[in-house]
Amino acid sequence: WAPSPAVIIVGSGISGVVAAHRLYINGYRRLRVLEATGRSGGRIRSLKNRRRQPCFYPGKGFIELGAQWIHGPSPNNPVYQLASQYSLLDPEALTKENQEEDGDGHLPLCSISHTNAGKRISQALVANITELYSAWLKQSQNVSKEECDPKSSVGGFIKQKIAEKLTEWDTATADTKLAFLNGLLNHECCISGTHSMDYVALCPYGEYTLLPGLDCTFPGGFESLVTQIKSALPNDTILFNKTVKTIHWNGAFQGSDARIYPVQVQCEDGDMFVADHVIVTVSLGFLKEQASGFLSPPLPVHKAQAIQNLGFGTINKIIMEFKEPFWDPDCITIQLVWEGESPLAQSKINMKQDWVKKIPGFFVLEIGHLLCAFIAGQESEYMETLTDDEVLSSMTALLRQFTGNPNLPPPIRLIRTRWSSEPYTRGSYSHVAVGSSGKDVDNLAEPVPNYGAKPFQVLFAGEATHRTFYSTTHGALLSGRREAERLIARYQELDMLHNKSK
Ligand code: 6YU
Repeated sequence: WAPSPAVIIVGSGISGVVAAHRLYINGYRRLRVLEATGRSGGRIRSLKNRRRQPCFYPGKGFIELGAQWIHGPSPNNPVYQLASQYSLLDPEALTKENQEEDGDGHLPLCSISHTNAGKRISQALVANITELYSAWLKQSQNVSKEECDPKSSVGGFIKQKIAEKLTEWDTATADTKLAFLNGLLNHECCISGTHSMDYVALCPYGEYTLLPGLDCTFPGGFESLVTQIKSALPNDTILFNKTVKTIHWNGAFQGSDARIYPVQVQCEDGDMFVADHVIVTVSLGFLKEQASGFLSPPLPVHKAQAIQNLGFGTINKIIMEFKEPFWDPDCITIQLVWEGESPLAQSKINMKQDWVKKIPGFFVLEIGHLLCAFIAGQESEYMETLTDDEVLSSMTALLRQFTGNPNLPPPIRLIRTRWSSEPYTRGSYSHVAVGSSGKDVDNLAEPVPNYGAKPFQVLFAGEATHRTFYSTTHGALLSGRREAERLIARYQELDMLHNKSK
C-alpha cells in the first residue's frame, strides 16, 4: 500500500491536463506531467493575433490549427460543461435552442457550390443530393451488427447506394450528381480523419455517438480551455521539452526516497523518473510509429494489435487571408465540385497536379477575410512536403479555376498545418478502421497489468481510447478523467482495506 503514490502523465494535451487536474483536486501531490514540446494543448492549438503580422487575422480572433468546434455543445458534453463553467463561450452558444439543435455532426454544408469549369451548381440539385447522402450516412450508422460483414466499409456501403440510385438519374445530371457526391465523400474523410471512407469499418460505425447542439467555437481560442484547466495545477507540475523515450514497467526501481517503484520513465535527455503509475496520453499516431521501443517490456499482444488495427489518418487545414472577400457576405461554405470525378470510378492519381482535388471546399471563418480548407489523407500528407509558395500558387490557381476569374488576387497570406509531420502526433485523429472494432478501442484503453499485486502501472488515455467519442476533444477529456478515476478508486479501496486491518 503506497501512502502517496507517484504518478507520471506523459503528454499535456487535454487528456493529460485533465487527468492531472482530477488527481490534484483529489489530493494527489506527487504528480508530474512530462511534455515533449514547449507547450500544453497538443492537438488543441490556437494561434493568437500577433502585432508583427498586422494583415493576418486582423483585430481580435484566433486561428485554430487543431480542434476547432465543440462537437455537440450540450449538457452531456464535458468540454461544453467546462467551457460554460469557465465562461469561455459566447452567450449564443449557451442558449437552449443551440443546445437542442440536432446538427448530425456535420456543419451546414449547403452554401455555394462551384465546379472546376467555373459554374455554380443549382441549389435544388445540391439540396436533393445532400439529403440523399445524409440518409445513406444515417443508414450506415444503423446497420444491424448481426448482418454486417466485418470486412465492409462505410465507403463501400455508400457507393452501393449511389450505384443503385444511378439507374434512376437522367444522363444530363448524373455526372454532376456523381461529382458532387465525390466531394461529399472527400468531406466525410475530413470528418472521419481517413484517406478514404473505404478504410472506415461499417459494423462499428454507429458506435460513435453524436451529441445534440449546434457546433460552436471558443472566442478566446480552444486553447483557453486547456489554460484554464491547468491553472489549478502548481507551476512546476508540467515539465516541458521533456520527451519520454521508454517506459520501463513491471520492474523494481529505487527512488531517491529509498522506496522501490514498479515503473521508471526514461527521457530522451537522459533524465529518469520513478513512479507507481504512468498515464500515457500520446497520440495513436505516435504509438504506431514507436510501436516496439516505447514500452519495456513490450505491450501484450492484444494491445499491440489494437494499436496496429485502429486507424489514424491525417487531416490538415489551409487557411488563407484575402484583401477583399470574393464570396457572398452570407456564405458559410464554398463547395468544390470536380466535373468528371465519381466515387464509382477508380482514377489514377498524379499527386503533383491532382492533390488539390481532395479539397472538398472552404469554410468562411468568422474573423477577417479568411477561408479555411480541410484536406484529408495521402493528398494532405503530400501537401505537407510542399513549400508555402507552392501551396499558395496551387490554391490561387484552384480558386481562379473555380470562380472562373483568371484575375482573382492571390491570398495575401497563407498558413497550413502539417499534422502528419509533427513528431509527437503523426497524424490528426483516430477512426475505427476496416479490420478493427470497438473492442480494439477498449483494448487500447486497458491498463497494464490489469490485475495482480501491482496493477495499473501503465494506464492509457487520449482520444483514441474512448469507444464512443474517439477523435474528439470531449472523448480525450473523458479518457483523462477515466484513468485518474481508476487510480482514485484503487487507492480508496486500498485505504478502506488498510483502515479495516488496523
Ligand atoms: C474536436 C474539432 N477538429 C482538427 C484537427 C486536428 C484535431 N480534433 P494530444 O495529441 O492533444 O496530446 C498528447 C500530448 O502528448 C501532446 O502534447 C504531445 O506533444 C505529447 N507527447 C507525445 N509524445 C510524447 C512523448 N514521447 N513524451 C512526452 N510527451 C509526448 N476535436 O472536438 N473538435 O473541431 C476537432 C480537429 C486538424 C488535428 C481535431 C477535433 C481532435 C482533437 O484535437 C483531439 O482529439 C484532442 O485534442 C486529442 O487530445 P489528446 O489529449 O488525446 O492528445 C461518425 C463519425 C466519425 C467520427 N469523427 C467525428 C468527429 C471528428 C473530429 N473533429 C474534427 C474536426 C476538427 C476541425
